[in-house]
Amino acid sequence: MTYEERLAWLKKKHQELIEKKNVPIEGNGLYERYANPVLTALHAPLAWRYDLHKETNPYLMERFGIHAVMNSGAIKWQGKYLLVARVEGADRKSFFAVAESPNGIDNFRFWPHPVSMPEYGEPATNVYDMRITAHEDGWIYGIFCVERKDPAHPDDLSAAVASAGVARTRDFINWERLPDIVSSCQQRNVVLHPEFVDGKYALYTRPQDGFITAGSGAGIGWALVDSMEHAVIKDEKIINRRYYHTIKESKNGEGPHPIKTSRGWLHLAHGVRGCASGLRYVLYLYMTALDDPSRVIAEPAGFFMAPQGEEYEGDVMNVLFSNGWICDPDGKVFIYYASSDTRMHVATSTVDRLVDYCLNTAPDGYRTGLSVATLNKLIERNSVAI
Ligand code: M1P
Repeated sequence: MTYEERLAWLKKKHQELIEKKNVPIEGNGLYERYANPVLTALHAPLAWRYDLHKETNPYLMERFGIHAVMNSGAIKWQGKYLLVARVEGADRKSFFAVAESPNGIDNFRFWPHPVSMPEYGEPATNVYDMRITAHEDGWIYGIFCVERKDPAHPDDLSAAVASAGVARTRDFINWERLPDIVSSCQQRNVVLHPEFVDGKYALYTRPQDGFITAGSGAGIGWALVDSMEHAVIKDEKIINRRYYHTIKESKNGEGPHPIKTSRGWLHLAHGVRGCASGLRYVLYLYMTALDDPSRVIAEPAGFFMAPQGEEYEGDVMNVLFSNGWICDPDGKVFIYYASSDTRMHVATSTVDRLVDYCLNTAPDGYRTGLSVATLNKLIERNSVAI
């Protein structure tokens, strides 16, 4: 192939990928999965990956490797479905980039430039997993993990410290960086609640002893802070606990901010357990009270979504992770989730279905005998119905 032929072929393939129509493939009553991922490394613009000048790149080879597109914040903005994706380069560094779609299920196209996120303090080695909140104060906030080398362990090359970085924007191009959230422990999974609570900003947190392990961190926390311009977590209470022999035995974390429904706040979270093949990440739902978003009122047993098929495979196997969903005014919900730290997918549902699932599915009894009792109750009811 000549340079020109290869360039034409690359452009054609890229266009075809972006414009590929997506269709629902699975309906379990609760949600529909879709046939194609909505964003992958190959969705990255050619101008990001190639030097498109024949004189400096005669073989038309990639000059900047994009390895994965995953854990994306989501928001409906000016009528478009936006994902603020975690894009990971071949060099293992992540950055944020906005992609937009007219319908939320296909035709996602990256904006021409990635986000140039201003630094705060010691420049970050890595940033990832932005949660987006259009807050009632009028700003759109992004809270994300900021990873830096742990200065206390200079000889341990994987020793890192995670903090929650904060930035706000009105257009997703210009970001005002605010100070990282001050906390007595590591925090890399912090989410801003969209409304003031008792006149304060409310944060879902995830206290953890170390960079990877939750340690004594007992689950998803809740903290009220006076300001997002200098957010300091003082009092933190655990609202959604980890439990032995559940899908969230090792770790859990709030996904995107909860959706307000007439029956309560609807939450999407991830749960992690250890097994012989490593850590397994699944998604689960729970609800909290409208008058107190920190009070759990329902939590079905087990996972809501777990990896399936190709979702099992990727850079970090056996992982579903979500930090973005969009609720349309008609109650349709677009759940954006990443599989195996590699690609982004969408599943669709409705507020009514997700709330029905939360309020009418049995909670975990924490032992096998109670699971069998729950199952027998259902079988007995069904024997009358049939
Ligand atoms: O590799 C799986 C996930 O691991 C981390 O999530 P958590 O802090 O909950 O363990 C994050 O690095 C996340 O980005 C990643 O998808």
